[in-house]
Amino acid sequence: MADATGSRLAVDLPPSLAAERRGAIAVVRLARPGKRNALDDPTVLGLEAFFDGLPDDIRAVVLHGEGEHFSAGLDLSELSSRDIPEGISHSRMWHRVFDKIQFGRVPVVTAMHGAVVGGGLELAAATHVRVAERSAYYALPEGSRGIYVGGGGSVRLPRLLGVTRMMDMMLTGRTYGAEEGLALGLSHYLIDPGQGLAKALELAGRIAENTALTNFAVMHVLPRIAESDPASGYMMESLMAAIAQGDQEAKARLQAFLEKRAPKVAHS
Ligand code: 1HE
Repeated sequence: MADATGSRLAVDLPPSLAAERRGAIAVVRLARPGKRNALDDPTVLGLEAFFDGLPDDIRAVVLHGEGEHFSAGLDLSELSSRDIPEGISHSRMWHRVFDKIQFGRVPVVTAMHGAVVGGGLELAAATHVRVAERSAYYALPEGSRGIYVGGGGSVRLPRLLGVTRMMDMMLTGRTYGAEEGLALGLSHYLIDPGQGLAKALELAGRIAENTALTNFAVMHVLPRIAESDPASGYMMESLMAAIAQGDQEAKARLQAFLEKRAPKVAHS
């Protein structure tokens, strides 16, 4: 569950990141609003340190951004001095960090608003549930800057949008607004201005109440099944289903439902 007030998380972060814990939820904020939360190396490596250092009792993470925008993407001021081998290792560094987010220990809910562009969209796409305020808009300005996505966007974004929509965004500079982003799967929730963090915390609170094993299966097994051939996928599903239902916590929860001690599914 989320606590209303935060307390400190014992992890060393750069000034461009701020973190706190609210009960079982860790909240990390991109805190470089003067540069529109552009992602420089210290920030991306700081995200790695944050996820590496999550205390064992944290059960979900919320990611959000300070100021008018979620993130303006890659810090473009870093590019001018980088040669080709350095460019490859920089992109591989982003892959490593974003993989730790996607395939980490706990689910991550992102609250987005304003610009969610370039590497900022790649970062959000590595997280598991995305809430968009109505101000959110999405762009891949790499095309017009003469560069290319490098934070896993070519892999993750076509799975959300489709290859041809990503091509259109990169070739023509097309942007999508928050409502379109919801329809396309760039976000899962659309929410009024200023409400994104509260909604993300509410969702993270629900996630934190799931069993760790179910959250693990959803984060690590489901996407692998989705990438598999159907026969392997069905087999993996059967194995995971059997493992999950064999867990004592699952048995206790099923028993609670049968004894009418657990909430029913409610549609509001
Ligand atoms: C930056 C960056 C940045 C802002 N790197 N410094 N991303 C882009 O191509 C997006 C570039 N940014 C923008 O288009 C705009 O800044 C925004 C639409 C996001 C916001 O506009 P605005 O009017 O609120 O802010 P601003 O006046 O443009 O920027 C404020 C400051 O932030 C300014 O610095 P200042 O010292 O003059 O105050 C900007 O230079 C700075 N700033 N965005 C560095 N991105 C792993 S590969 C991923 C590849 C990509 O991500 S490509 C996409 C890059």
